[in-house]
Amino acid sequence: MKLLAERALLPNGWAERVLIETDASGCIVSVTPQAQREPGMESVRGFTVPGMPNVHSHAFQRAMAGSTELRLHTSDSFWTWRDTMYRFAAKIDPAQMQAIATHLYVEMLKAGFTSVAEFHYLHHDRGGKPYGDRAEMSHRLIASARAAGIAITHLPVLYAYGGFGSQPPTDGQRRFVNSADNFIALLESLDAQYRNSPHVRLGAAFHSLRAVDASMMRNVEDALARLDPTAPLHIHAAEQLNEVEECARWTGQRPVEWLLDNVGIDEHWCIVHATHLDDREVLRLAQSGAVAGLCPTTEANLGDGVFPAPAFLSASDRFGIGTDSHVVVSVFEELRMLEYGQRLMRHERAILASDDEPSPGRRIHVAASVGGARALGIHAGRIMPGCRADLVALDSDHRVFWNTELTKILDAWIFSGDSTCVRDVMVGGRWHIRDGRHALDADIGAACRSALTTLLLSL
Ligand code: NGQ
Ligand code: ZN
Repeated sequence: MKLLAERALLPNGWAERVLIETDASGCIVSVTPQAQREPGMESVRGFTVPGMPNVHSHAFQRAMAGSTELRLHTSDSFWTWRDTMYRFAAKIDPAQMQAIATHLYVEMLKAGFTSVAEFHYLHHDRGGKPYGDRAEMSHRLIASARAAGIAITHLPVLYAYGGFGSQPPTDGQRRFVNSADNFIALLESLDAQYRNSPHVRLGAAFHSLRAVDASMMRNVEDALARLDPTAPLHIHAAEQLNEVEECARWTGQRPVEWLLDNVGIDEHWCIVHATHLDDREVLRLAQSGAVAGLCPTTEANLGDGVFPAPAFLSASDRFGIGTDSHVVVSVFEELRMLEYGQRLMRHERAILASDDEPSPGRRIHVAASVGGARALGIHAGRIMPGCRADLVALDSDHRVFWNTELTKILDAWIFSGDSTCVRDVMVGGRWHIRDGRHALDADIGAACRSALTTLLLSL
């Protein structure tokens, strides 16, 4: 296919009349700025930017977004939210999971996300027993991504303990729990089934240092490397101060420090949140090659804290953004929150810009697309040969872009735009959003709505 983009953001900057050629698999094979229009080329209006990978999703939590904000305790916190989330998670069945995830993944596409890392731990049935097919819930999530058209990096999560010190799981955690052996069997069956599926990638995750131990981590890493030595590995770490303190009590080290010393954290890893880091951890994490998986709106919503982005970014560009609990599903809101968190703390502006890149919006959009693709283990995130044609066309007729210079387009979207700025979205050479609409719009609302109605009762 031959696309002729009016304007496109290439690795070395904005270019006009960009011919983007893709092959049958949806991969970009050539990119030519200043091309002449020829018959057979499809015009792409507006500002074309790389599609954004979403590095962290718990799809089912979308269904409780907005319903967990009431004050119910003398001190509401991440941990009281988690109790509510467990009660909610206890009720979801596979059909409801699929209805919620399909709707969510369409919303992600509309927001400008073209791929998603689904951090999936709701493995078992409502009684805590494995489904007849242990991968039942995984199949539902992958089917949802396929129906929506978003690329997925599926990350089954090993969750073995209820808390630090190999505590037994609580009732609320029973659906999540696997032994390392059963978990490895799950990975093997998913690998066999999806190995050759386009736009489906398999990796693995450890829920957190609260939920696994070092020997399990090694066994799973070895098993995954046997299936695919390039597969991504993710883990939640250092999101809450309480977790940092507990980790220090049990191991004598802070979570990220422990990971750096005891696990071979390298470029295959994505450390999700990494909110609470001391100066040495910031530097060591940046040097490890791992991606920091930042989820700024969820981190704000749950009262986690603020990631030390300036220090990290001065040593590494490797971060991605995720919508995590999906309190909002938006590329621009994650990036805006990332910059605003710093402004509010430091009383300065344009903090995440750099000496080479004076636009904070462009700097963090570019870094998050490239870093996100790395975290998902996919070739994407840039408009260049070898990358998948995951593209987002912003609406140049939108009010925020009127008279805006090209160098400021991403700032205009991120700091002043809204969800209607995204007009067309392509994954792997296929358009899934056209003029802000998806082919399934009329079909997916009812199932998701009825799932929500049931699930939110007595939350
Ligand atoms: C999760 N969410 O797994 O959904 C977690 C909460 C936990 C975030 N950390 C559960 N944002 O960390 O134990
Ligand atoms: Zn999470």
